[in-house]
Parts: sequence; C-alpha cells; structure tokens
Amino acid sequence: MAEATSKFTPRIFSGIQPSGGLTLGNYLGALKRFVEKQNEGIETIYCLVDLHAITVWQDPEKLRAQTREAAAGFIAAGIDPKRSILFNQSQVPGHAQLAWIFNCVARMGWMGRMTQWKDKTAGKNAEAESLGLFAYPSLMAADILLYHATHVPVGEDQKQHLELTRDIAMKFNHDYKVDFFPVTEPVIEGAATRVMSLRDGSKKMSKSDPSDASRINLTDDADTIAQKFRKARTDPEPLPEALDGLKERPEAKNLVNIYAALADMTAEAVIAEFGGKGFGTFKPALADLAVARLAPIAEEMKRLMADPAEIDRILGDGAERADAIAAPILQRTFDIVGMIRSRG
Ligand code: AQP
Repeated sequence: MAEATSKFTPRIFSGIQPSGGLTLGNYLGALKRFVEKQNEGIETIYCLVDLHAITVWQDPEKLRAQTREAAAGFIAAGIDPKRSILFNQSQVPGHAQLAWIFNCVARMGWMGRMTQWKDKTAGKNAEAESLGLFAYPSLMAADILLYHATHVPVGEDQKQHLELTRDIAMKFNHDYKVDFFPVTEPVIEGAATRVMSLRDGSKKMSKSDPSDASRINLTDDADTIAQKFRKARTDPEPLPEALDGLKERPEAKNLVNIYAALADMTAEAVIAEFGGKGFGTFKPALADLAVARLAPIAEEMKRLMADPAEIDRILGDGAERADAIAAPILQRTFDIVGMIRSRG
C-alpha cells in the first residue's frame, strides 16, 4: 500500500488555469497562499496550466496573452521566480505523458462523479464536451505527482480533485506493487477558501463567468473595484452581531469572508468590528481595503506585462528547473510500468 507523505521531502505544487484574467477568488483561495508557502521556505512549484485551459475552447492569441498576464499576476502578488519554480505546463512534456499513464489507471466512473465535470456540463450536451474536459482530473493528478508533491494549496472547489489524485496514487502503487507516488495532502486554509460571485451568493466567483460584475479581476482599477462592491448583491439587513447570524445570508457572508481574508483577520473579528452596521458603511470599507491590497498588484502587473520577452524567459527558466525534477520521476514511472527507454 501507499506510504504516507512522510517519506517524501515536503514539496508544494499548485496551478491556475490561464483561461481568463485572475480573479479575487484565485487570489484569496490560491495565489495569496502560494506566496505564504513560498515565504515559509518550503520548496514551491507553481504552474500556469495551459493544457488544462484548452479543455474548453481558447482563442490561441488570447491564451498566450492570458498566460503571460497570469505569470505577471503571480510575480506581482509576491512569487519570486528565483525562490519558487514558475512555468507554464505545456513546456514540460512530462505532464501530458504521465497523464496518459494515469488515464489508464483511473476509471471512467471516477471522472463521471466529479462535481466540476457535472457543473461544467450542467444543462449542456455532455457528449459534445471535449474528452480532455472529462479527463481533466487525471491531468491534474499528473501535474502534482510528476513532482512527488506532498502538499497542494487549493481553494475548496478543488478538494474532490485532490481526493481523486490520492486515489490515483494509491491505485498505481497498489497495481504495480510499489510505494512510488505520495498520497498528497490538500491544503485548504484561510478565511476565503470559496469566494462567491458578487451577483449570486450560491455560485463561486469564476474567471469564465459571463458577467464581469460577478468578479473582481486582479487588473481592475480602483473605481471599478469600488463600483463592483457597491453593486454587489446583498440583503437589506445590517451585519449581524455574531457570526452565526450569517448562516442564511450567503452574500453577506461572502463579503465578510473577503474582508477577513484581505485584512488577514478572522470573520469573527470582522463581525466584532462591523456587527450592527449596514452595507452603506461596510461596502465602502471593503472597497477601500480591496483597493489598498490589489492596486499595487495591478500596477506591478502592468509594469511586468510591458516586457513579454522577460516573462517568457522566466517561464522558460522555470520549465527547465521543473523538468529537471520531473524527468527522473517520469523515467522511473516508465520503468515501473514496463516500458523500454533505450534512447541515448
Ligand atoms: N471562487 C474561488 N474561491 C476560492 N478559490 C478559488 N479558486 C478558483 N476560484 C476560486 C482556486 O484558484 C485555483 C485555480 O483555479 P483554476 O483556475 O485552475 O480553476 P477553477 O477553480 O475552475 O477557477 P475558475 O476561476 O472558476 O476558472 P474557470 O472559470 O476557467 O473554470 C484553484 O486552487 C481554485 O481552487
């Protein structure tokens, strides 16, 4: 059976799809935490998962631009490409190669049960979706296990995919009678592990939501951020005096959690400060805080994006370093599976 992650050197891997501009949800649920992990001194590998992005149609020019923009977002938010490895997935061929092996380990039924697959095909003809979208979690497992990553910081929505990654590692280890792949731990922490849409408290904030008003983009300027929070859907009640009072109020709860995550405080502390106050007071305070935190990131992104060649150089350098870690793990995987590797 698989061993716990303890025999493996602690290593963080995570990724974000360059399927649109980065949102406040990506920032609070993932990117801000990626920076914290890097600053804790753990080995960190971060990937712009462009192979995942094309599981739904992407205009090639936009995909290239979004990948560079996301890289700029990572660096502007505090990822240091010297301390962390930062690259785009398609530059390291091992992701797709290991994903194929995992496609032969994972079962169709496992994929069909994924809520993200169900959500993304809801109300549509699933038969017309790409095979890649169905197999998405298998590629995600490959992303993580290609580096023997032990911990993966993600938002709440990715929890089920992480469980599937663990299942794939365990089944591979079991089928081939090895203790080769770690059983990776998800790291889902912080006050905003699931940031909701500003227009609908039952839907997560998403970069591919057709409504731009539903999300804060990392590139939004101060006026746009203030306006989006002002127009965010809420109920007419003031904020409650205790956290319990947010239970049936998803939109209010979302804004409190966003405030807490941006201010690095607990939701309880936010309620202690704003309980009894109306949204007329709370929304402008939230907008000011968001602008204070996000405007420097947007400014730095703009500066970085003015030099796309430098971004490409950083991604290329990261890909080389990622490949150096991945290559022996992939080689060993091929050996375990019984494939001849005799090229010089
Ligand atoms: N709303 C969110 N709240 C908290 N965390 C979130 N994440 C995404 N949305 C939220 C986290 O961001 C990381 C990268 O996600 P992704 O880009 O790989 O895919 P996603 O989860 O499908 O994100 P989007 O924005 O909804 O993308 P699209 O619209 O293209 O599908 C993950 O760690 C995720 O948990």
